Amino acid sequence: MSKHLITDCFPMKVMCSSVFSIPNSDIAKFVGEKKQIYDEEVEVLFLGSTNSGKSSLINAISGKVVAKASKKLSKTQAMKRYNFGKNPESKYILVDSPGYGFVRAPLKVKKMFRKMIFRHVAYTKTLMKIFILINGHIGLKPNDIEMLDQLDRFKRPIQIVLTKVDKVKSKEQLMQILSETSLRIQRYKSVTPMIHITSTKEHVGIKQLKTNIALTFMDN
Ligand SMILES: Nc1nc2c(ncn2[C@@H]2O[C@H](COP(=O)(O)OP(=O)(O)O)[C@@H](O)[C@H]2O)c(=O)[nH]1
Ligand SMILES: [Mg+2]
Repeated sequence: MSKHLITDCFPMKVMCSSVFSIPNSDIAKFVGEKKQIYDEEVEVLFLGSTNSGKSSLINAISGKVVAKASKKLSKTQAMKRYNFGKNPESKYILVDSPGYGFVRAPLKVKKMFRKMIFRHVAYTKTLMKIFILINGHIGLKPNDIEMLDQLDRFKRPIQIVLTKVDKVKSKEQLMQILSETSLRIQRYKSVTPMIHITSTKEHVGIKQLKTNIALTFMDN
């Protein structure tokens, strides 16, 4: 299982002037300068606020414990790569990321995580899709919207995954969260209208997500 950290691969000189808002001119610069780092490999990236279930979902997709899931905040402190599928030499990679809505972290740490994420999205030419994980029993929060505002400008395909749906109290509540989420993502060109629903606890939607990822890789 490959677990290389890739955060150090990017040139330090190109950074966001402010991590919370990237000027459009910088986006163009980023996209123009993006580099092919792993020629053969293709990847999908899992983003979401801390505790949204990124590591648990990667484990469920892999069928084994590869990513550290935790009740405590922010166990994942770097972009971490895991193979998709059983082949340890697989060129299909799942990337786990630090949470972006890490409320209790010092501002310095929050900024560092965001820079890491934006640089990764900007430079990884082989990034095929970004899955944004949202707590299914809560729905989109301001930090998710802020992140979507920023990411939409990178023009990478994005898909929303509502996680932990076993925590949703009723079908009606799930329908309400789904329709609110649908409405709010309409304005983003990069975000597909299709929303995934998952629960790693009750094994809901995992097969479908695996198929989605496999199709994403096959399409590219
Ligand atoms: N009930 C429930 N809890 C979950 C689910 N997925 C993850 N969790 C829990 O949510 C917490 C955060 O999960 P983790 O995968 O570490 O989130 P991350 O910080 O986004 O990587 C852990 O306590 C997990 O056990 C789920 O589908 N249902
Ligand atoms: Mg994690």
